[in-house]
Amino acid sequence: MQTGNRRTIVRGACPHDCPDTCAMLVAVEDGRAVEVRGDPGHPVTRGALCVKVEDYVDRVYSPDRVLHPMRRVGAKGSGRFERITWDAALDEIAARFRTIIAEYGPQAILPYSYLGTEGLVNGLNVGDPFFNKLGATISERTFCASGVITGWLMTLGPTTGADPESVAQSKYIIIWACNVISTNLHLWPMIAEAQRRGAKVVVIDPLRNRTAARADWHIPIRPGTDAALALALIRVLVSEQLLDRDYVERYTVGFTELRERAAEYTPERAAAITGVPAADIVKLAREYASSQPAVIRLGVGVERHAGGGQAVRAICCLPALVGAWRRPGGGLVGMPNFAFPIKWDTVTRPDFIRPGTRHLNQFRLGAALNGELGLDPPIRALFVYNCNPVIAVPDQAKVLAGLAREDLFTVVSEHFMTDTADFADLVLPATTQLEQFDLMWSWGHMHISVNNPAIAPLGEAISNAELFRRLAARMGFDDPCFARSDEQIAREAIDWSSPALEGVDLDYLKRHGHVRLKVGAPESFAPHAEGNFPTPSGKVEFVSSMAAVGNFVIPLFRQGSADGQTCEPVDPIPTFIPPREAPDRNGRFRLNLLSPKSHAFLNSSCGNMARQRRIAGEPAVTINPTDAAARGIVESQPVRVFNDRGAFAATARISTEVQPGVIVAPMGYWRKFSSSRSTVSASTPTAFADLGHAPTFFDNLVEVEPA
Ligand SMILES: Nc1nc2c(c(=O)[nH]1)N[C@H]1C(S)=C(S)[C@@H](COP(=O)(O)OP(=O)(O)OC[C@H]3O[C@@H](n4cnc5c(=O)[nH]c(N)nc54)[C@H](O)[C@@H]3O)O[C@H]1N2
Ligand SMILES: Nc1nc2c(c(=O)[nH]1)N[C@H]1C(S)=C(S)[C@@H](COP(=O)(O)OP(=O)(O)OC[C@H]3O[C@@H](n4cnc5c(=O)[nH]c(N)nc54)[C@H](O)[C@@H]3O)O[C@H]1N2
Ligand code: SF4
Ligand SMILES: [Mo]
Repeated sequence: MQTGNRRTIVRGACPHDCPDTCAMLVAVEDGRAVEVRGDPGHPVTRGALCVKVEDYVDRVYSPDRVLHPMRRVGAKGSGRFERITWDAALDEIAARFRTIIAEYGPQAILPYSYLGTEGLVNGLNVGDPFFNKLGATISERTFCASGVITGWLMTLGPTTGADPESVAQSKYIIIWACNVISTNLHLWPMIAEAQRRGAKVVVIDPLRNRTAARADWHIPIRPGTDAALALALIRVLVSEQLLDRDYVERYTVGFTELRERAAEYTPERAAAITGVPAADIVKLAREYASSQPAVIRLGVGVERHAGGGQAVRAICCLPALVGAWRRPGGGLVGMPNFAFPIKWDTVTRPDFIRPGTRHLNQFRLGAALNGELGLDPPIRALFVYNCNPVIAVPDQAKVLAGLAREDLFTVVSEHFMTDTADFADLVLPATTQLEQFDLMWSWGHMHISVNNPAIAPLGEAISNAELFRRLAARMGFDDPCFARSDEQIAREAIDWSSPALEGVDLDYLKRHGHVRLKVGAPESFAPHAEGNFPTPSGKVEFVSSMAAVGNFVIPLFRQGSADGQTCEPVDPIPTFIPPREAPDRNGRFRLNLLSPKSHAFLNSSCGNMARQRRIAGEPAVTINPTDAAARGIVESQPVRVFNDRGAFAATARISTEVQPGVIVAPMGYWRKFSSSRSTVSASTPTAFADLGHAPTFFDNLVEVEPA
């Protein structure tokens, strides 16, 4: 796009791990990006970016960017490095990998990545073909939504659910464990539009977050008890004959079993478990059933507890019971990603995996590096890209102890010297979104977008795709897959013959930036008006047939064969599993710590940027006045939050936004800026939830004391 002599506008897309995948317009003058704006022509972005990204240009040109390969000169963790050439860096990686492979075998190498960027070219899986070919240990990546996806698949199958853009037509909106205004900002105008048209907005969340403050009804619930609430709602729907009997009969299986299970949860019993008054449970069930189309936006907060997966299952049963799926704007919003015709196997190349290659879940990093898992061979090399495990992974103290090992060879590809990069032997400079090409899918809407590079790479930064091209060449891998250009990767990653992309090809996307998948208009999008659920039975499975295989992790998060999948038995009927770390009046740790997303950071990204740090403020812990008084804590007092796993420093924020027994400290702050040299992840557990090896970050008991 050309506007005026010096100014060019380049069509891009936000790279972050955020449902909104905003379309960006990047203004470039004389080869320098001067501004990013949201594309007003994108029906979801509508011209606005968020507080994390509207100054992305400052991130790109930050004086703190890593712009050259660097080798460690100080002690591990000291952050002291010297500049080296790319050739020296690649030679060193290849030589160290070869030595480790000769001595221990390739499984002593652990690749470690997540969604620093979400693109199909440079994202989560870009290194998989390389590491699969190498024979490295396979990372099981269940950081996020693995429990939600598994519960959803077991109940509804791989369906997109309701179209987020049809939410404006909803009459009743339940936001269940999602802080939309911070984490899915561009859904809010659609919810607000429905609200203006008379829809009621209900938020079910232990925290009166920014979103709850704008809702019509906030229902504070005890953490980890959502399954009990959902089952009690089902009981009321049955006992008060609020069901859409016809829908249940035609399009569901297992109603009798579900009804029997739900019968155990009287509103009174559920009230005792959840803290939600019985009368409110009855009222919620009545309103939900009688205000169609009703929609539920399910966030990740539910999954992060011992019984999170079954809670997701129970919630996924609700729309069918009241026939919410019959109309556009009804059902569940949560998985638009299933609409994208992505050929994941071309991205990850599971065919390169040698039979019997082991898997290691990423939450086990600390234990693995400290020799606690009895791994043979042990982990001798760690290769990190698109990820900041020191901040994102539980059991931080153990992760740090492992990273400090002198005999561990650690490579980190990054934009900035993160808390993880400080521990690297080699740091490699990565390009930002303005310097690279990518193709973006979304987990928050059904528009596919392209990111055209706006400027040349700064310094010696290279994209992740280029990094793995260079590494493959160094290791002598001659499969044509390793020589693919970025555009070739993008072309092969998508099934362009899919009806969802009729008339669209990569060149069209490069010119137009984005396009809505051809799935029908939001005004008429009701994929389950007449059932058609992509489950084995073709119906909503109240009794899940997939439960027969036991607990499993989907291939996107766990590539390769089913070897070593734990596959513990799973109850086929939704059930309530109590929190693992339930508060006990006499226990040593009596407060349930939630560590949700920060408004101004994107996970830990932006946690080093001056503007976002100013907006976020110092690390704080929100505590109810009763709990504060019982501990002699006053407003703004420095406190120590701790349990047996670890401790971190914060400032007390005393507020009734949280109920007694619950405290909140958002994640994303950097360790190096903290007085305790630790963050919330020092306290979180590594234990899995019941389904999909999801995390239990929020099933976490701590204590707080004045510092
Ligand atoms: N600003 C911002 N936006 C982001 C991100 C970010 O870091 N910052 N990260 C992105 C990513 S990776 C993700 S996964 C999404 C996540 O976005 P969300 O799904 O919104 O996830 P969270 O903010 O972690 O938690 C949402 C809510 O769950 C609540 N919660 C915790 N436990 C429970 C419970 O047991 N029951 C109920 N009902 N509620 C509970 C918390 O109090 C919180 O308000 O956000 C994305 N968007
Ligand atoms: N306590 C607690 N822990 C959590 C969560 C929580 O709610 N509470 N949330 C969990 C969730 S939902 C998620 S998704 C994870 C997120 O965990 P991570 O995916 O590790 O997220 P970030 O902290 O943003 O780290 C991504 C890093 O990738 C880098 N990066 C960005 N783009 C590129 C690129 O193109 N190339 C390279 N090489 N690097 C790049 C960024 O600079 C950043 O440092 O954290 C999980 N951990
Ligand atoms: S982080 Fe999310 S809301 Fe912000 S610009 Fe990127 S996609 Fe949009
Ligand atoms: Mo996430």
